Amino acid sequence: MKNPAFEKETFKKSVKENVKNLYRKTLKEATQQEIYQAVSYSVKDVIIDQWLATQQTFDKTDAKIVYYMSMEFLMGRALGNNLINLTAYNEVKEALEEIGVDLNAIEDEEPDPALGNGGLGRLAACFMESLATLGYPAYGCGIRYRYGMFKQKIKDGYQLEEPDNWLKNGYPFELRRPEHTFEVKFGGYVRAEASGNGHTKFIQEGYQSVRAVPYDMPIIGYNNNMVNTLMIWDAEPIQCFELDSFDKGDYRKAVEQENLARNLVDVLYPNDNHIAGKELRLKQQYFFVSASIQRALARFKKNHPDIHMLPQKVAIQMNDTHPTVAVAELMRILLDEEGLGWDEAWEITSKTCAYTNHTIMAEALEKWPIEIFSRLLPRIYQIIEEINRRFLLDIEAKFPGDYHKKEKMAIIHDGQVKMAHLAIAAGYSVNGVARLHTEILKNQELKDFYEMFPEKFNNKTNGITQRRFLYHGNPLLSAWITDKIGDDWITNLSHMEKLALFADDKKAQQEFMNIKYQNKLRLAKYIQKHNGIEVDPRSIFDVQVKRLHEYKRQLLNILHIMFLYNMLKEHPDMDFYPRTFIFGAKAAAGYRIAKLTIKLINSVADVINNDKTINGKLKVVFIEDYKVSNAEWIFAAADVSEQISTASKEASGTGNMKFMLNGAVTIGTMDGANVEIAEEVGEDNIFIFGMSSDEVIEHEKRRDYNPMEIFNNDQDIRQVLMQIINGFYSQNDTELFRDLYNSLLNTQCTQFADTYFNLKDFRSYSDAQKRVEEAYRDEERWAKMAMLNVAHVGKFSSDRTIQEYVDDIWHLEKIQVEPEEF
Ligand code: GPU
Repeated sequence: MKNPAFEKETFKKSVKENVKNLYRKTLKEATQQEIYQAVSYSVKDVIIDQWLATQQTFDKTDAKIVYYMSMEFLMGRALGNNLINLTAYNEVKEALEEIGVDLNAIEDEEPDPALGNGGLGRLAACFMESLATLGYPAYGCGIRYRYGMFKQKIKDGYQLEEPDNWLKNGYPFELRRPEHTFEVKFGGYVRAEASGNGHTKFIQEGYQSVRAVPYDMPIIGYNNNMVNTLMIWDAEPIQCFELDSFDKGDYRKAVEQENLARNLVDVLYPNDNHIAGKELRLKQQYFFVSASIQRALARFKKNHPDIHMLPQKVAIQMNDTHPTVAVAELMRILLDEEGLGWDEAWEITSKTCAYTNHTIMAEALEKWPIEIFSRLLPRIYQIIEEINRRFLLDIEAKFPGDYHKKEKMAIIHDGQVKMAHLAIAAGYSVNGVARLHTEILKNQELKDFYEMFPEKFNNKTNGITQRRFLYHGNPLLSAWITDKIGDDWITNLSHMEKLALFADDKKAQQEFMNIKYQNKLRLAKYIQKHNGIEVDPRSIFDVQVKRLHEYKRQLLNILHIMFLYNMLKEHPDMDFYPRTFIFGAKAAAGYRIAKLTIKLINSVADVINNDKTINGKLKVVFIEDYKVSNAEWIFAAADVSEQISTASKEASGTGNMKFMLNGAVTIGTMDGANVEIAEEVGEDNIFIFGMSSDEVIEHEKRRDYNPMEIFNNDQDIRQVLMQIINGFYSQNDTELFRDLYNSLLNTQCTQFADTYFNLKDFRSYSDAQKRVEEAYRDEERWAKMAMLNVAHVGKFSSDRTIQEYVDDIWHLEKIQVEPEEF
């Protein structure tokens, strides 16, 4: 049934009215931005009714709700996807055309809400969308950063960071909900007070506090009237007169509180897979966790008198360790505000909270100095001390006399609070994000914990939403697929299997490759416009887009490009299929080596792209400001998907799945979800190279890897490395890239040389790239491979992932929302 609000005449009228009311302008006078706002408000009108209906259905059915706690939600633009999920995209596009408005141009006016860094935040966004589409009651809980992920500018080949003021024009899809304001307290001290019944009451005094005010954003399910909520919290100052009675009249403190509120949610920390350990970050964590739990409990208590029922009605999922203070905050409320005893409170908490691990990399494991922790969160710290004390007794009971175990597993040790240990001890579920990653957790990183709690460990291989990354991002391919196999794939991606029937069909192959070509043209125009580089859409588009990190090995990619260039120069007549290497990546603002890698990529691009002697056979492009909105175009245009992390380091990867969904073929290591992609597509339809994770881990244990041996014995590698430090790519500045060279070879560096085995995997990578070229030359073979990648992508829908979370961890029931007008 179509929503009458999207009937063309009605919708056009609504847009015109909005332009008038918001800006006192006619449509002709309005700017594109103003029209975008007006269109969005028209869409929001429709959403509001479904949103209300969904909330009423929650209450009526008394369904269990999952609260997905995450420091990051990398949502990307909402307008287009909202229209798609409301099944009104085409109608609205046509209606707008009739009044001279181009929907695509309007969509382009929306800032990307970039409240996340990379994979972890984008996963949270896909999960929210799948939860709504599958009909499961859910809240996302996060922070309304005033500045999201920085905008990246490239100047002289260097990355510059510019603030992302995404709220500058107002964001039409958010709703301020001041009636759900809560207080969050920091600092001060804890006073113990004997209460009548023999319990001790603990009271926090002398604290500073802020008001947490939520903004709700609608999360629209596909074609099912369901609208879930993302609550993101803003911080506002508590009025002076609301100062804790203890501090009444303390002016300095009032000012401090105001500053606290002002700074708290200012900016997203731009680190991916790395912790900076800053006090403000811990404040942010406790701030949104405390506010979210207070709101969740308020909702629960509205219709449940018995707090012991909490685990039947609420699940709290912690997206990595960032929200792990949740377990202590829930304990605090149950103990200090609900008046429960420790064992009861623990029973409830440990049946409500669950934890997802997204990395094994040491520098990403959160550990907070007890000095900061106890000063900022005195009561929470006290509770964690008690959790730790009891946990150590449990370890002693399970492994009597094993002193070493206690040291390794303690939650508080060596002056630090280890958040992963807390999450595992207090949660009822610990999951990894791809099969290989979960096995590494169980057998290596978290072995001791797995031995103690085998029943808690489980795997949930990541997934992505096809509604954004195919339906919205690649309209040509979507329409073609629907034409071939029907549109069931939109909500059931395993239906893609039917495409396999067409894999050998010449006509289908041609149509498929023609669509790829159109998408390459679209990206080529984008690159021409934004980078001023001309690329040949008939060349192989070989793409690596993701955060810049040493373990993801953009360096291996660019070293190999340097090697190809050397070969081309030496043998100008060699058989070489034209290739365009495309990069997109943000580096954390303080990550020196990562930023230098960006500079190297751009310097190599400069030299190669301007060398007339190679006839444009090789091009290198660094796309500025890689983000969700341009990602959709990039995936659609890719032939080759670079997934080349050092095996064991990439927990899952999700970009790999988005490429596959759009018919790009993977060149990759047996790492993360690549392993499962290889399993699904079969070895003929993927290019695997490099060491296995077992081999990597073995070398790390034995510390027997010496890249200098490779350097000395492989003349091609030696030549490439010399070019880093002989000024070849740096206008004779021999020192510019010295640190990159050192990171690969110099054992005097703080780390071991070539920590991520770039040189070790180089030959096998370049061999795999030869196989890619060979396969691409055979047009039919390539078309078949690419199509089979799409055909076998079914497993990697976030709908499948979410269903597994529901079945194994959350135990939610689907609800059905009936359309209603209010
Ligand atoms: N991931 Br921890 C991030 O994007 N940021 C982080 O801080 C941490 C993990 C990623 C993993 O690197 C990636 O392999 C995974 O696919 C993604 O989380 C989602 O699970």
